[in-house]
Amino acid sequence: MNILDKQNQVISMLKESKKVLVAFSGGIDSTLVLKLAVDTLGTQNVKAVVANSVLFTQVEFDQAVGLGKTMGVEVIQTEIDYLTNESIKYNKPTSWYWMKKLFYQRLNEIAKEEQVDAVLDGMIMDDQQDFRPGLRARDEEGAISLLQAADFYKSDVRNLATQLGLKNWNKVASCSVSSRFPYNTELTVVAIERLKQAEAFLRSLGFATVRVRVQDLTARIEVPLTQVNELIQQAGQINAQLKEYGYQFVTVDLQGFKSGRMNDQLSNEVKNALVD
Ligand code: NMN
Repeated sequence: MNILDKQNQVISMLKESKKVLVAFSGGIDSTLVLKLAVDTLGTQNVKAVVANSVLFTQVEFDQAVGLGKTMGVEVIQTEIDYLTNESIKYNKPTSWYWMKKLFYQRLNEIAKEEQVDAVLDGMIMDDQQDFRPGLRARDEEGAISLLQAADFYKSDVRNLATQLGLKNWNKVASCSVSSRFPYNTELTVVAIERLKQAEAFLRSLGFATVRVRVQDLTARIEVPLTQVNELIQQAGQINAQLKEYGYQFVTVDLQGFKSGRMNDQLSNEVKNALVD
């Protein structure tokens, strides 16, 4: 299927609904879903929901709200207190399932209040290739991933987004900051805030893709291998600043950034289990 066929497939699926809610993060995938929904159904029939929580950064939230508004739709802002869920608070391997469960449940509550026909999200084919327990929660809660249904891969999303003139989406893929902590350790607000400060500082130095993986008070910095030298050149400044935030040891991961690194400690059996 070429990109035009894929686009047409999404449009014909959209036409089955009159009014939709889009789970909107400000990233390229959900921005494309929002754009196609607006172009097909009109701004008055599309609402974007942006969720805020301690597990994501305020900057991302604000960017998503701003971008949603510039696309002409009503943006519904909602706060989710993920840490009240024990699996999430103790960073169990099932926490990804529970985060998405709470997220889609909240979307369904809003969908009911707003009397929409469908809840749409921005999942794409690439999301199926990773450890993504959240997909099961999506299916249970009945949210629809139009891009996945129409066989969109990241390259398709980028092509179509360019063709449609989408520019302002948040270019760096992000996810819950719980991915920085080892499984089966408690996520405290203090540790989360320290981590966010450290990553924000590193981003301010130009490391757009960065993870500070945390082990107690040791920070292990992951940047793409091509940027490791650049990072080390600024070792003194980075070491001092991260210690200021409260880390005792500041280290560089010589393997470079690898998404999903914390999953290396999980067996397939644990990955496939839904209860801890
Ligand atoms: O790029 P990092 O920080 O390593 O995080 C990516 C990892 O986070 C993924 O490999 C996955 O294990 C996890 N994740 C899970 C979901 C989900 O199941 N809904 C979503 C986003 C990230």
